[in-house]
Amino acid sequence: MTQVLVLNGPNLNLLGIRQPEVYGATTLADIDELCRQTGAELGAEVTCFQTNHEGVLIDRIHAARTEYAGIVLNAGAYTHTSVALMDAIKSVDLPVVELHLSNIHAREPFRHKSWIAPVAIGQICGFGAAGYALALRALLGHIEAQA
Ligand code: CA2
Repeated sequence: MTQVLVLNGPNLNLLGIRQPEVYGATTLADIDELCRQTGAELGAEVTCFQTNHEGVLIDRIHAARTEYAGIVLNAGAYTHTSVALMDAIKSVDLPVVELHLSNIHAREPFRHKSWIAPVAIGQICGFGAAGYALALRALLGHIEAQA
């Protein structure tokens, strides 16, 4: 079975708990379940992981090289700041789909810049939690097409 990783970055553990008016009522546990279900429908096993720490995200990306066929990554605010994350993605040579709940291009100018986009196979943003299912479909379609 194809193994894929869904990686969530800083503050996303607060989804559905804090500021629901901005980020919605869906919790990260709900999203993890949606990801596992979507994976099962598509014949893939999905592992979900969240951390608030940039270095831990980098460690998980490095470790993914030998464990997973691809990654769906919501790097949170590190998207807009982290050259280190971009380098980590480049170093593992795995397909990565960049994912955001909100439409980062319709928000503050500092969110328009993504260090992930140049090293991702594509970006999905603005569709809320449903975007994770879209990202998994896109990732698994890409992996199948490359096989
Ligand atoms: O839209 C997204 O998915 C973001 O990655 C979310 C990040 C933001 O910095 C990016 O620009 C876009 C922020 C996640 C914060 O999540 C919270 C959830 C509940 C309460 C507070 C923050």
